[in-house]
Amino acid sequence: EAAPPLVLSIQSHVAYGHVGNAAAVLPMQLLGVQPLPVHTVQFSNHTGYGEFKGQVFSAAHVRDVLDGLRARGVLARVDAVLSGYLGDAGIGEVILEAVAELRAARPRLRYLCDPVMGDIGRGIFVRPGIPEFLRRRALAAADVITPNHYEFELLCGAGFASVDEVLAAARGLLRDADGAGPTLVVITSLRTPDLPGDRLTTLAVTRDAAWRVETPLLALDPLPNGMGDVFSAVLLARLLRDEPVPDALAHTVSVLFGLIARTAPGERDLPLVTAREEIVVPARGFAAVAVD
Ligand code: PXL
Repeated sequence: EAAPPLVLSIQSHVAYGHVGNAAAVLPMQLLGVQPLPVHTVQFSNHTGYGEFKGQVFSAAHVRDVLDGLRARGVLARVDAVLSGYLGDAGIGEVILEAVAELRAARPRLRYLCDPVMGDIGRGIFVRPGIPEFLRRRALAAADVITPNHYEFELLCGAGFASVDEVLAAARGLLRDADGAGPTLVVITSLRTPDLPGDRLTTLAVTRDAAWRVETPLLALDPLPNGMGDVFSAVLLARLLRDEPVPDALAHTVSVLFGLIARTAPGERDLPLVTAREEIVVPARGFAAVAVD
């Protein structure tokens, strides 16, 4: 059997619950992808609980771990890089160095940058410097980005009143003639006034086409954290299996719907282990519809 694709997954780790690598690793493994989790922070639990203990790692620490992977000959075999919660903007620079190095050796390398910054309701929950890093530096280097609606507005420096406006802005971010910018932009949790309030829309935009997937809005309050981290991990795993974008998108949205549907009221983390079968075969499948 062919060796599974290798994903260098550089994001946060929590001991309790499922955000960052603690959300991304199991889905990738279940979908036949081998993650190499490198942690940007180690916290007791996600920051949405208000109280947490632990540390943000230094850029030097992350570089050190990557040096060790290089010395093993593992880095050179990486098929994709996945980044999420950065902890510190300096770690972002280390990630971009690694992406440049790996891309020089493997032109087919894919970099999925999930620009984790915040969410509607909670606002920005990352250190100063990180939004600037993502906008000014990471965006140009990424092949795929997966902002939520709030993060997409931060990236673009503008607010959006309709799906058409979001679509136009996403097309504006796509790879230019110099090769800078993503070839796929996916916006999650889209909430523009022209969309029905009882539905949740996810939008995917490439140079040639766009698709949307709609699900009922599951009105959990609070919402569990880590949804975006599972989303980017599942999407990347399916794309690495050479699945067409609309199919990978439809699967990923269906997984998230299934996990949220199985989240008990009041829970602040996804039931990743209990509901693990939703990751492989979601109980309810939603379709991606072409948008023009
Ligand atoms: O899901 C985003 C995320 C990732 N990592 C950590 C977090 C959060 C959101 O709260 O606290 C550590």
